[in-house]
Amino acid sequence: MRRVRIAVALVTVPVLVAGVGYAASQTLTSRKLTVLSAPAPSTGPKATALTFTDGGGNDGLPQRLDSLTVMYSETMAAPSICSTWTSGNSTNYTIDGNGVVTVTLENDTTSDGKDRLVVSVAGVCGNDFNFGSVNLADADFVKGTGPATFYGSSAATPATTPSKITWNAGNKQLTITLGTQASGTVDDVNGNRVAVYTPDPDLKSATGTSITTDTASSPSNKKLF
Ligand SMILES: [Ca+2]
Ligand SMILES: [Ca+2]
Ligand SMILES: [Ca+2]
Repeated sequence: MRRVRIAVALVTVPVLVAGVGYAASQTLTSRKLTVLSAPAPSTGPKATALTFTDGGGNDGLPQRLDSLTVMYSETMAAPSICSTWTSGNSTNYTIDGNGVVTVTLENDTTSDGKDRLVVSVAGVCGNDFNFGSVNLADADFVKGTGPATFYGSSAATPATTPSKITWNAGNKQLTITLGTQASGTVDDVNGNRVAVYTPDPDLKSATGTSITTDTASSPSNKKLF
């Protein structure tokens, strides 16, 4: 194994507080970091982009018709996303049946206490949709105690909107569109946030290579939802 040493030099930063009549001096402690092995560059398909689109009309507030799209670096094996997508890896697929797709915004469940988006399905894909999760980089999209869920059915009274999954094989893009909010309390996070997508480890390229653990981040100059 290659051994890499990074030494951070001792830095003394004198701080003069003007107008107060005294000078303070601050010393940053010296640190020596030892990295046992440099990480090998990851190979295989990876997530390359995450973008949010406000389709509901209030940018920053999770709503019906808001969507997010993730993009991958390679043509993916469609059955690794959904086991019943068996019509070929160049085929586009859509799941938008009544009550089939649920988009859940979990409340404060990431390791850093932020809200997290996950996607689940019922009655298709062997009930296992291999998306992954998105750290929403803020704890205020979901308020209260429980999660917020988005799903619907055109057969309900009154009719609601099902959440939807679309896979564009040529563009290597998976889009999740929120249906009607069915439970929970959401709020308008009125600022730009960098969300981070972690792909499901079950995802594979069309050539059978498992996806890397690389994450994809949303643009820093945009609100989510
Ligand atoms: Ca919105
Ligand atoms: Ca899985
Ligand atoms: Ca929260």
